[in-house]
Amino acid sequence: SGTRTRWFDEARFGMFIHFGPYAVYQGQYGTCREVEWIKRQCNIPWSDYEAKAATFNPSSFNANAIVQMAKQAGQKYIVITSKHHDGFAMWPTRVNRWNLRDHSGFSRDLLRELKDAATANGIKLGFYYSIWDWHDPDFVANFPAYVTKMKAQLQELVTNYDPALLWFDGEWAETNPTNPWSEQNGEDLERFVRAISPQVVTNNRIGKRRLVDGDYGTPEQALAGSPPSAQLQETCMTINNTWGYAAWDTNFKSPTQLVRDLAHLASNGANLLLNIGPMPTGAVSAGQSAALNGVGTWMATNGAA
Ligand code: JFZ
Repeated sequence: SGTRTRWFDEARFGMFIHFGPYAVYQGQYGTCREVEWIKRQCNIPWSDYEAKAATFNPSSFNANAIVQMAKQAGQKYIVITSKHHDGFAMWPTRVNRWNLRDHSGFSRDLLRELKDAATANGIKLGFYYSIWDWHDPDFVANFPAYVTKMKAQLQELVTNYDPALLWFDGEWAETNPTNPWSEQNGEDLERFVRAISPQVVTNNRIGKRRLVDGDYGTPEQALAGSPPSAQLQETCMTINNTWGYAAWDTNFKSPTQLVRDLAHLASNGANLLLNIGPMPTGAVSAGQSAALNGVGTWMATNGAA
């Protein structure tokens, strides 16, 4: 691995943040329980989802508190959802109005705030970006037109926020008639983002998860086995059972378990990207902050950070 990935290879531990308008449902629509997939899995009409998103008001989002929480736990980087499968942009994109500023009227730019707080604290910031997009009809009707808009959004993100990392997802999306994302799409997108920022690290879901796609592999919720892969690796994991916020999900892993997972991954040369899903207000739940706090306490006591 070259100089681009050096910080990533040394980081070992990062914070994933799943945050979007789905948080407003708090994991439930009628009797249907789902979280960041709630629109699709619970068959919510777009009219309902859009009306709910318009009420999204994360006024208690505190970038500095989140960065301190990460730092305290020993995390070296943060990856936040800039756009999940619902297509909702968490920054004021000029590409469409399906974004936090134009749709909900919340005037703060949370990605900017997080970038500034992270930079001030020596923490790297990356963005999750879903290739799959349920909201834009062109994803199914005119995929090349969709890709043009996706590139325009990524140009905004990379140019305006200078992320250290891009975490792609949804390259596996099923649509009509087949998954449209090809190896060529991935190679083209990788060239595109690297032309803007040669330093940006990307996961292999930018393409089709071949060894040549992006900078590192992403075995989800799994503990990387030994021997270590030929590729850099990062496993992402939830603290409880869900990525986005669900009021009913209180099945938190213990700090002991989390430290054990982190140590196991580190011993195989893999990173752990441990997720939090803030509440619709933007505040982090007591259960998740306690788990991170416990990890940090263990690190401080045992000198592993
Ligand atoms: C995706 C998303 O659908 C999910 O909502 C969450 O954001 C997660 C981090 O990523 O889900 C996946 C992606 C890849 C696999 C499984 C679920 N996988 O490779 O097995």
